[in-house]
Amino acid sequence: MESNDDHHLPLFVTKSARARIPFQLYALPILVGICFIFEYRVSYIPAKEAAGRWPWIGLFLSELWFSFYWFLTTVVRWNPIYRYTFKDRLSLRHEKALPGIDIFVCTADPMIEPPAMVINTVLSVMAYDYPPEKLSVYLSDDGGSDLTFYPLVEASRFSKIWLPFCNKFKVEPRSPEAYFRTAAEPLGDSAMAKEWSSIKKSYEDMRKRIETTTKLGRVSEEIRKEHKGFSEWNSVASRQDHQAILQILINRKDPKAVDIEGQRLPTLVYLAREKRPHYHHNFKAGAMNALIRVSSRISNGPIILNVDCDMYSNNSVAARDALCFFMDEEKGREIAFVQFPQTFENLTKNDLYSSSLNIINEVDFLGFDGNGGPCYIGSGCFHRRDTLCGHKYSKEYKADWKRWNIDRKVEESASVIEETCKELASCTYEKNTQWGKEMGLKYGCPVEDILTGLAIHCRGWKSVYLNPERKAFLGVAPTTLLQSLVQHKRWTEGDFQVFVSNCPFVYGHKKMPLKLQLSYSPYLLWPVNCLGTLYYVAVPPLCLLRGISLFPEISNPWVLPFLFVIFVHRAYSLGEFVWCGGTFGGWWNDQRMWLYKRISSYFFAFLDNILKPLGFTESAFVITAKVAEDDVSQRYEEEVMEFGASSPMFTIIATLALLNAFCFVGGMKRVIMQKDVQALLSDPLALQILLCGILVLINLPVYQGLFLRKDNGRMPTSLTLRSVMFALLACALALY
Ligand SMILES: *[C@@H]1O[C@H](CO)[C@@H](O)[C@H](O)[C@H]1NC(C)=O
Ligand SMILES: CC(=O)N[C@H]1CO[C@H](CO)[C@@H](O)[C@@H]1O
Repeated sequence: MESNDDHHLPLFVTKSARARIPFQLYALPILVGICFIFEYRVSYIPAKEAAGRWPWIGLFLSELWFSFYWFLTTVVRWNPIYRYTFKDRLSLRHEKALPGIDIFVCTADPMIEPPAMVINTVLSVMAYDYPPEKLSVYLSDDGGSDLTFYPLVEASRFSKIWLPFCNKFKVEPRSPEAYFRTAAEPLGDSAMAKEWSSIKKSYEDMRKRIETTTKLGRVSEEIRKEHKGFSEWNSVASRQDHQAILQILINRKDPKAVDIEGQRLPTLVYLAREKRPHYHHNFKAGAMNALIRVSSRISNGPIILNVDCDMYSNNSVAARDALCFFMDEEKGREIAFVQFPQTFENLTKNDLYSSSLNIINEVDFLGFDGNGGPCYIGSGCFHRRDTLCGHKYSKEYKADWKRWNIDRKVEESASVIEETCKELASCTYEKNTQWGKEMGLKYGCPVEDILTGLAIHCRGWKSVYLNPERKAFLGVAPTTLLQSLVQHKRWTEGDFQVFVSNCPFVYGHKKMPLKLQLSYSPYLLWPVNCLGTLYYVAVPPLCLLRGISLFPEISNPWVLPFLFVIFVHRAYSLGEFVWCGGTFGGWWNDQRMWLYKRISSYFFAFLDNILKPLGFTESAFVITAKVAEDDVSQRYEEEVMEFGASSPMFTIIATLALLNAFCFVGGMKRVIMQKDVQALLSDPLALQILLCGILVLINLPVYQGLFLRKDNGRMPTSLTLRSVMFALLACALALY
């Protein structure tokens, strides 16, 4: 039994990361090195009439930007913290009074997001280790498709055998697909072995039925007879034009809603909000807001978890982890949301496209947390319902969990609730209200999550980042280069838009601490990096061809700050990468992706942000899968870079790769013609040759894709010709 004293023990602790000391020790000399570089740039600027003056000034501006950006990232990382939770204390003190949790899963298109995957996510959260009568799972289907509704009906049935199985044998993870893929089959004829095979068979049969229906593209007449909900689709005109469809598939207040062992089941709700051609639907933010309103009538849980449909929960106690923060007696009341990292399971050994976000997850966000709380990143996040609905933080705020436990509509039947809730999911409901502005998720931005999190911080709340060893949510990472680049373009474009429209320094002025304002900036300013990077990979090589020196020669002492900053900075990054569980090859791939994202995704994101206000339409990047799925995924497994499409992003990448190759050849000619090593050391162009050499090494997969490979994933011939032409043209212009 716990004594009275135990009531004062916290439900979570916060610890400073020891790794901050080496980081701080490394940052100071880098700062000194940067100052020396500036000193050199200012004192040796070429004379007014010299050819190298403008390239020199440009390079100096790039370096100024990089240093400023480095300063921002250093602020973010200065004081990283770890959080640990005590779930046993939570159970001891609050097991009887745990608050209700409403879980929102959003999906938009049954063709892009396979329904079989979506229901695995749904089942993984329905099976949480949590009192089922306090869990409610809502699926928002913005595709408004019975191809998604049908699998959910199947899932509601399957949950009746899956949940007891999970509870009885404590299986993990609780997504059936992931479980049967990873768990070893129990041997012998234990109780578990018998159930195992029958449940596995039920699961596989269900998946087959779902996949057949998805492939067919419509729900057969027989299936439609199984649930009254299908009749709703009789009046659906199209995806963009239909009434609100709300179906409560499992109502936990219904005494008949029990599993095969007679245990209660969580509520399960399907919602396709009303869509009409003349009303803007505001994408995911609109869907989330409809869910917030509808759920407030049905279950009204004080805690809301939001997960993407491709991110199943890999840890059935994640909800308890999050509650340790909200329910902590002392510090809990100032915490608005608990963000888990986004992690992926489809990664190859060396993470070719650098999709793991490892450094962000394992380093940057710990520092973000130390500065006042991470931003909200749209998935794997537990919110207080109050804060999502616009409450301001005040010292008097006290979460009264008991208030929420009073059920007002105990005896209302599902069909009555369905009818009364439809109004809440209609197109017109939000007219003349604060929804999308002060209430719910904010509208008008492709990254509604970041913007909403920023607004919550501005209302005085804190947030928490929790990154347990065993990852709480696992998703699917992009498996081709173009997918990855386009995804980053979308993210960073939205981020920069937030910076322009809701700059944290202005919008957050006096509302949140300066270090938190600074912590937002590296993410919001991502796209601006394209300018300096493009300059750095294009101008020094061209100046090399022309014989214009932009760096000190190797025998000159001024070379030291350059070499120091570059080598220490990269060596630290390598050390950090490996420390976070990466490989050397993974680090090298990460460097390449760092470059490609900056010269393509960020560049187009930046461009679109500038051009859109001027009335130009957005550059469109539609991914069309032209090649057969199979060979694409085989190349992904083998870590062979996937080009295979004609995209302006690839044209930029290929042109710059070729440009550097040509300039490197020109540079090597110079090296060979030198009389001796001494002459080489005092060659004013040596550092530029080195820079070209490194870029050529980084770009090796591009040369292969341009000239050597024969498979479908190589660069298209037209793109090869175009980029060779551009690169030659640039060299010719530089020479003459
Ligand atoms: C997911 O959960 C399983 C246990 O069910 C664990 O072994 C695995 O390491 C977890 N995955 C990650 C990436 O943490
Ligand atoms: C979309 C995709 O590539 N999915 C793959 C993820 O990884 C699992 C196992 O590694 C594969 O079975 C999926 O096909």
